[in-house]
Amino acid sequence: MEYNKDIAVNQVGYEPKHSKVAVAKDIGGEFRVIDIEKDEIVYTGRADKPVFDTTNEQNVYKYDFSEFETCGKYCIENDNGRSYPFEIKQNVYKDIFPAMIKMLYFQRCGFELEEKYAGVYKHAACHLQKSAKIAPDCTESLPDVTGGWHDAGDYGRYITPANQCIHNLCYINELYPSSRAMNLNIPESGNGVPDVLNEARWELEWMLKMQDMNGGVHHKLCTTDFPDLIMPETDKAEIFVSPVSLQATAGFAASMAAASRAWREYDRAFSDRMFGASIRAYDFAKANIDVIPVEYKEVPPCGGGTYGDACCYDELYWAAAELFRTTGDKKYEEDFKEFYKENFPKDKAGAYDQGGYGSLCYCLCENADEKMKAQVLADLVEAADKRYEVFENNAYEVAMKEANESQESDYYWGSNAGLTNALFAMISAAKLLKTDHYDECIRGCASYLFGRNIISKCYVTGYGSDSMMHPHHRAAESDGVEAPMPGYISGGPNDRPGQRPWDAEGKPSAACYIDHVWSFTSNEVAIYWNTSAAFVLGYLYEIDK
Ligand code: 9MR
Ligand code: 9MR
Ligand code: ZN
Repeated sequence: MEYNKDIAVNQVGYEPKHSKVAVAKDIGGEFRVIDIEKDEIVYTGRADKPVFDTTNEQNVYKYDFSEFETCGKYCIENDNGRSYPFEIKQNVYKDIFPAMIKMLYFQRCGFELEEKYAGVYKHAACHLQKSAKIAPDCTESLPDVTGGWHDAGDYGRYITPANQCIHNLCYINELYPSSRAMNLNIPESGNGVPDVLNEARWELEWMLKMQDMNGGVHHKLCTTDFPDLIMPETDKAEIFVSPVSLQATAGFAASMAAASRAWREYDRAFSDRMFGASIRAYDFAKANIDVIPVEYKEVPPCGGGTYGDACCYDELYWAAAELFRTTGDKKYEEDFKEFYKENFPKDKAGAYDQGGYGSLCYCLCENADEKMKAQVLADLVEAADKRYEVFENNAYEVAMKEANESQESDYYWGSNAGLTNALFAMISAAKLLKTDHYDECIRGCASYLFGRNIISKCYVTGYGSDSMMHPHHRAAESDGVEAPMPGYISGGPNDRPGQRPWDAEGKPSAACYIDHVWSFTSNEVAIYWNTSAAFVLGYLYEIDK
């Protein structure tokens, strides 16, 4: 069957009672919804007015079949052919949301992935080197650095993206109660703790090992060079520890405090351990803000990705909020107010900009100063509304901006995560204001990720008809299994000169993507991109359950 890729659909599916739109590049006029099991036309619609898609500078037609609400398996047909199939069903992300969290299990380091949990993706325990020398002198070592998750397609383990992951998982657990019943089929499943927290613990135990006695937290663990495309257990190069960084330490203080609260009802001793670690990290970061250079720079022989960040006030702001929420102690609220005065975005989410996490947390504090809370909430809502406007003006109904004289495009390295991170303010606003005002935008962005985009690509492995098959992921490439592990989201289109894929010359931003193992600038996968997307899908999972 030849599909007409010019009719872009959400290949995972649509909710029966919500907006259903396909975007067609070629022609307007009549379109038909076909029941593919019966091969019957079940709905006929028309799209006579083209919409100008400013990102890709083309006319498109929106095929709106929202009023068709019957569950089943369909495709869209126009005179040029049929789109990829999709379903209309209740709780359309019921399988993909847990799969995107299970991805973290596949990233586990220092742990054998057994067949009963990993299926064909089983492999031996990797990176068992116990202690690691601290760069640059290499005269001192950390005694035990095993565990955690591989960051991405590489085998580095980095604290700053880990802090984001822990945030995402703790707040998934808190804000989406139905996630607590999910069984991810991981070794800990069924132990009475939600699997989202069970999986988080694999990382948390490792993060705790990255902290010095004085409270400082080492930035990362890496070999000197990126390994070849080999299985993790084959990678035997020496691993080094980077020095302590401010951004890792301050973000650690925040994520540990959040995890300590999440774990409190399940394991008091573990929760206390994380609380202590959080306080020590916080005190260290505050005391050293003028001592340690803010931005982490590469320190050989520790190689890998840098994850440098020019501002650490957002991490401190987030940490102060988490500690205020955890302890109720007003001294953290005073700090929070002081950090608020610094110049950084109060709405952003990600591995670098973490102010949004502090803002949401503060708004959830029961004993917070009402005036301050109103101001912080207003910051989140303002960002949410601005993003919502982008969605309303985008022909593919995705909240991503194109480049113009005053801005660069949103199609940069990791653009899919840029999108899901941008939805953080919206989800926060929706939760805090208890409104469904933003829901259609959140659904629209999910549809973009699952195929309603200019290249009809589903960016998540294992779902949809035309999903990523060749992520830049060392294990996926070298495990001898054709299909990559399921539930991984691609970095996504990247239009930046010098980074965009080699075949991107002359292509519109949203098409600067290639599903090729060597296109690490457009097709790598990463733990914090996955958890960011899971935070978004969890929102839909919760409201559609
Ligand atoms: O393979 C590496 C990938 O996992 C990283 O995310 C990426 C960015 O740091 O770098 C890739 O490694 C390439 C390096 O940046 C440039 N030389 C070729 C490397 C491929 O192994
Ligand atoms: O997402 C990061 C991107 O913004 C940087 O330009 C790039 C090169 O330093 O690194 C990306 O992050 C990678 C990290 O360095 C190593 N692990 C995989 C990350 C995703 O590609
Ligand atoms: Zn490993």
